Amino acid sequence: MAGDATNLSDVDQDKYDADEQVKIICLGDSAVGKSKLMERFLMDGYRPQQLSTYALTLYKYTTTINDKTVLVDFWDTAGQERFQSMHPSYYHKAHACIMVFDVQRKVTYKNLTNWYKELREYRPEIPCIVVANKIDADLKVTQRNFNFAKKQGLPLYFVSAADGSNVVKLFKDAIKLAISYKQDSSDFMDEVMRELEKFELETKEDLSDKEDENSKEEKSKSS
Ligand SMILES: Nc1nc2c(ncn2[C@@H]2O[C@H](COP(=O)(O)OP(=O)(O)O)[C@@H](O)[C@H]2O)c(=O)[nH]1
Ligand SMILES: [Mg+2]
Repeated sequence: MAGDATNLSDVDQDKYDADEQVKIICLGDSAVGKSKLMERFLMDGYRPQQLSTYALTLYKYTTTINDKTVLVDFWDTAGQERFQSMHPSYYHKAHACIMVFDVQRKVTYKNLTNWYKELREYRPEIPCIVVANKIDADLKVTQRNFNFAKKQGLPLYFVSAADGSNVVKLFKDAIKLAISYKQDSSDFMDEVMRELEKFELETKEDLSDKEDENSKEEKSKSS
């Protein structure tokens, strides 16, 4: 199986600390169309890697944003969602979440509440997009109100993995959100680092002041 041949470095999550790498996870019940959406977006040249040992599939995607090459890892479940819960490592260091339900199965919409709760336990701040999939089956659903998204203050996209409606927009927006989330949080880290450096400089200056005084004293003693 492909999973057994997979390089362990693919699941080394420290790589997401690097500027140019983001991790986007996909959540939602079984058969809502998570994998079909990924495949539709990445249609050309995608190389899904089944990591069976880790119950997930990684889709690698490269894009250019503001002249910078960005590597996106899309994480897709590989069956674990049947248990209505994902392993904590699935959420670890994720920068954005795409949360999918099937407009033809009400229960998948209801279960968003549970998925969202679990997401926020691990990633309280990351951007999340709610996705109503399979609109090709009944276009009228786009007129319906899906209050969950509004209530949580999340964007809602009506898409179809089958005919491609809105799929590219969904994924491009998710990437932008992931990157801006990451930049904001790293800006914060930069600030912390600057503060620490300043603090170090100040304490060093303090020391050298004292040294100066000491040496002055010594000089005055000796004179
Ligand atoms: N009509 C319709 N069927 C879809 C759409 N997306 C997925 N499906 C079907 O829904 C089933 C589950 O899709 P899959 O991507 O495996 O769902 P996952 O378990 O969430 O990854 C498959 O039979 C798909 O062909 C869609 O946009 N429209
Ligand atoms: Mg799937």
